[in-house]
Amino acid sequence: MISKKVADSLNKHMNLELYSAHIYLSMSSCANEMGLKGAANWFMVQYREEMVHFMKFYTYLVDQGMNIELLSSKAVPNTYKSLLEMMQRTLTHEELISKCINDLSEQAVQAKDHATQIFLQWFVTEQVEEENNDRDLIAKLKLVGDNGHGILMIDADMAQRVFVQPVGAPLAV
Ligand code: OFO
Repeated sequence: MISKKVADSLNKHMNLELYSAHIYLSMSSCANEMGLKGAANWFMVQYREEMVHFMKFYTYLVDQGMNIELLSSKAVPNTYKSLLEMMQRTLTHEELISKCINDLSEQAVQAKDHATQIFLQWFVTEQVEEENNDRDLIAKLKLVGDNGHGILMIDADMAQRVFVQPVGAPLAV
């Protein structure tokens, strides 16, 4: 049995995951406009991952007998100066998400809600991986600077990213 207070916090965060998906979908279109098809693919995969995160929260709340509330999503930025700026914004956003997940975990501990603590563990691990991937790309982009050839090599790398549906996760798209 989940408390209304914990359920409300999870519902709020579920909406933030949807907002994350919108940010990356917008970045995908922006990268495509810059001629960076690999980066566009990378952000599209990120969008799909965020939709899985959203659906994980949705399914967990519904399985707990809750009626979810979709809050209207605010507009997301759609202009960026460079791929480096997009990745820096991505890292900043993911650090915010990590903090929110940690706060939710703390709330679940305080409420002695073991089911929610276990549910959130997957996200705790996922955030470490997401931040690490973002830092790697930022480091590479800083190394190449404005060198077009270097950026295209990173773009070619980003084209290799493939969406993998996590085992047992609800289908999002
Ligand atoms: Fe990017 O991990 Fe969800 O939001």
